[in-house]
Amino acid sequence: TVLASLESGVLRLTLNRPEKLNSFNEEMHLALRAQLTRAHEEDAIRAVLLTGAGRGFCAGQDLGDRDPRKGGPAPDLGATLERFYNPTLRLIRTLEKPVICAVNGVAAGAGANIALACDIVLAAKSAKFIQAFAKIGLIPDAGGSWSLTRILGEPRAKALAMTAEPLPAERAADWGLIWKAVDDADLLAEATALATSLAAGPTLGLGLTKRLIQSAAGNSLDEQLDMERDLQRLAGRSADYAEGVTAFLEKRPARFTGK
Ligand code: LHQ
Repeated sequence: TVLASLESGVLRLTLNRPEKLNSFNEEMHLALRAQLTRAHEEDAIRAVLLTGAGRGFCAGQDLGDRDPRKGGPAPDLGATLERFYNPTLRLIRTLEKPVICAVNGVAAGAGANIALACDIVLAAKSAKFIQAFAKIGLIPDAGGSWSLTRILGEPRAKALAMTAEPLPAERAADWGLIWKAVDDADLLAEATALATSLAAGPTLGLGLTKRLIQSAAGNSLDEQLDMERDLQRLAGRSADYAEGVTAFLEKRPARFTGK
């Protein structure tokens, strides 16, 4: 349910249930989690690229998994979030390596919000982001209430979440919700080139940059200045910093190792 390949330091993960628009069942959750855990553990992985197989990126939870017409007690969706979605969200946000998302088609419900948790999001121009929850009586989850509000502010976050109106990729880019909307035919090549170039970059520093920027909204300026001081101290001791300055002085491209 998740295709994985490692090339030039980039772990490419492809959600692969195309006949269900890559909606999440338990198996796909566990497969994605195993790959993200591997990305945390393996030094050879220096960036992650997440995308979807077929015409969609991910339609959120597989709604066929629980059919209310069959009766039985109401499900505990909080437990589903705690067991399946929240660990994945945390793995993406705490991975101190760039996570690129190539949104190849519709991203709905938790599928949209997993994309928005990634560090750099590219989307095909034909892709749409849909906070589909309101259509079935649910609330935005998988971090969506947090990311939408922080990125867009309350007015747009509330309207997207309450109307479930599809947000086309180009407007998402105009609003600053994602990095770029690109022609459909170019998406995978462009996202792969970006991920490959980041994976060949000073990934220790990039990981610290991710931690720093993710902390900013919850910190005061003083706290953030202290954190910049501490993390710059670490970055300044890295082999990549020495190599970067040496390469600059020698007027040649740097050869970073992520150390
Ligand atoms: C699907 C799905 C799907 C199953 C398309 N499930 N089959 C967390 C905690 C626990 C539980 C609840 O949820 C959550 C978080 C959530 O993510 S809640 C939100 C769940 N997602 C949705 O409500 C989106 C449902 N899907 C749609 O609204 C549409 O499929 C979209 C707008 C995504 C795409 O529309 P179309 O391009 O017109 O495609 P389609 O609807 O024809 O879908 C293609 C096939 O994929 C179709 O199957 P079929 O056998 O008829 O060809 C769909 O049934 C299936 N599919 N989404 N979530």
